[in-house]
Amino acid sequence: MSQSLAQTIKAIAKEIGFNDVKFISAKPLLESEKNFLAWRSKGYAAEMNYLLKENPIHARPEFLLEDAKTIIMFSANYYSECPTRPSLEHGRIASYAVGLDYHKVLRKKIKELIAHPELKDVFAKSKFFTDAVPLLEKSFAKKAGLGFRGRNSLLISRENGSFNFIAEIITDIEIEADKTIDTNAITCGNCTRCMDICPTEALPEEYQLDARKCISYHTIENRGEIPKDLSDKFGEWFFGCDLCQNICPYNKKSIPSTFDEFRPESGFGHWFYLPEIVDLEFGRFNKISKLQEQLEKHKYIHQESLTLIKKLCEKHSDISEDLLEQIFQIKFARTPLLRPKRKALIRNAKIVLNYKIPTSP
Ligand code: B12
Ligand code: SF4
Ligand code: SF4
Repeated sequence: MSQSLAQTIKAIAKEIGFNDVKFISAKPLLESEKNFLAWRSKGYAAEMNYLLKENPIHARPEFLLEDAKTIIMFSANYYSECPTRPSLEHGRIASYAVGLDYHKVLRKKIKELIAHPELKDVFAKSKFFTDAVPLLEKSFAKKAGLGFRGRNSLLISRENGSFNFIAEIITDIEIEADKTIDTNAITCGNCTRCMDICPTEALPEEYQLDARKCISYHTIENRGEIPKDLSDKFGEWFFGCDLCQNICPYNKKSIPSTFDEFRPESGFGHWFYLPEIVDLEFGRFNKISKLQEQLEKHKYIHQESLTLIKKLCEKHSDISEDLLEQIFQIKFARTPLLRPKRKALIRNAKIVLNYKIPTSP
């Protein structure tokens, strides 16, 4: 396909708000596949079933789209500055989650791109994704030239650091791959700050993360119990963790996101008042009127959610797990905080409330 199609796609993507776009051939990345298999054979994937399937297809886009020829890799900046901790009863939310859920937001943005009049019918046979897909996104993004891989295992852009989401369109159209700078030539140098700061030693080897020890894994993906020797080290992190990014010198260049949806005002922001989630624990209130009274005092709730919750409470005479679950769904709707589910979020809040330590970087 012509170079001008690539330029059109890039121009539209920039208009929509993506900070970078690159094209890469959809050929399998066999070296990355080898590394991935070696990584998980060490147990580093913890219990993330989607990474543990037999015969993984993560390095082989043709399994996601037959006749895949090109992958268009997008990068979307989500950075916003974190204010100081309002009180010791506030838990910290990782930057990627302070606004709305990026899966939904970025899908919408890519749909917008695909539907653009100048690209009409171009992507008739294409698939687009962000995160929720068995694809080694960081490896494809690196190969495409969106950045280099840091020792914290993340994709880092030389221009604006690592606070960027990755999204992609896999298409059957042939588009010439970008002539990119050699991302192998840009490295972390002698720096090991991310590995040194990680409080749980979840970066035991450079470029590789041991999810069994990672705060992000435990506060988002693990629904069960967290070993106390680990949770003792979580500090203020209630949902996700950014320590190995905040310390990275490349992130000094971070600039605020162009997407309103990723700004703190669109979601719960950087700090969550933890008693508000503990209120949704079963057995905490014995009467529905008491629960309702308490919910009305919540500061971190959108007005329309409160109206819906009030209506819901009026229909119930008793507090049940099912009712609390529905309230949880309404209160956290459209934000990433829904993912771990109510009980795991309450667990996280209790961990942070028990360990009142000063703010980290
Ligand atoms: C599973 C997952 C997690 C897990 C595991 C993370 C991990 N590093 O693997 C957990 C829950 C811990 C997690 C946490 C986070 N995640 Co996450 N996660 C994913 C997901 C769904 C899959 C990643 C994956 O395949 N991991 C498996 C490992 C093997 O893959 P890999 O890291 O690419 O591994 C390579 C290296 O280990 C390397 N390797 C192995 N051995 C060797 C040896 C040498 C010498 C070398 C050079 C390399 C090497 O080869 C492997 C294959 O290429 C991706 C989305 C996707 N589909 O890709 C998002 C994704 C990686 N996450 C993302 C984000 C934002 C986060 C958090 C920042 C959220 C937070 N603040 O809490 C943290 C960051 C923690 C960190 N330091 O990585 C973004 C990262 C964007 C970026 N700029 O890189 C992604 C890409 C989602 C997206 N679409 O934007 N995540
Ligand atoms: S996200 Fe936090 S716990 Fe996980 S590797 Fe980075 S610093 Fe360590
Ligand atoms: S903190 Fe240092 S070692 Fe870690 S990713 Fe950034 S530059 Fe690389």
